Amino acid sequence: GNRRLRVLVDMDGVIADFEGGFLKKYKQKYPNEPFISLEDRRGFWVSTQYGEMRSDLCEKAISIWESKNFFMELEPLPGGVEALKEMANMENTDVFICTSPIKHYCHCPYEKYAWVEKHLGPEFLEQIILTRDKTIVTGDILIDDKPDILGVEPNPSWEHVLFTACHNKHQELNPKQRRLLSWADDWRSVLASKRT
Ligand code: UMP
Repeated sequence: GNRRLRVLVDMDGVIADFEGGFLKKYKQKYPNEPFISLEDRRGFWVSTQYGEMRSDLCEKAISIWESKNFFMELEPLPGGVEALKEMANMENTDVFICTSPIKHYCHCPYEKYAWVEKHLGPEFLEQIILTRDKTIVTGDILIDDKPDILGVEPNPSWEHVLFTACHNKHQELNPKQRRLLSWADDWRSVLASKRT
């Protein structure tokens, strides 16, 4: 049988700092508009929370990640690049980056590939899965900061391990759901637990 462990790792909010990059560029573009500090972020959708603050701020928020160089210029989150490289070098382990591009497709897919090449190296370009539906991708673990990962497959093969982010840290989990608090947390044990 296939004894290899397949790990799926999300990009935005897990290895790339989407929230930090968004807030920095939003403040630069709209210095006179209100903003939501990372401490006050609630809910996965940035655009929803900005729209609740004032309806026109929804589209102003969206304009930030639809801009050229937004995804390219995201900073790596602490320890993420190192963790992925270490994982990829573990025996019997396959690592894939599983990320959903935005539907405004002129910059985002290209820039996600460029980001991976820059920070993880050209060999990691083989490991990218761009999909708007992660439930149809098979794997043992999906490390992702989005609390609800839904799609056409009602019973995905992976266990979703919730990666803690500013928007989900107050959220209550299902009793059986696990978290990774950061890349300083014990991700090696999470992987080991799926090998037995
Ligand atoms: N995204 C939005 N709206 C938001 C927040 C994020 O469209 O309010 C985008 C950014 C990412 C995608 O491209 O959604 C989330 O992808 P995953 O992290 O689920 O892969």
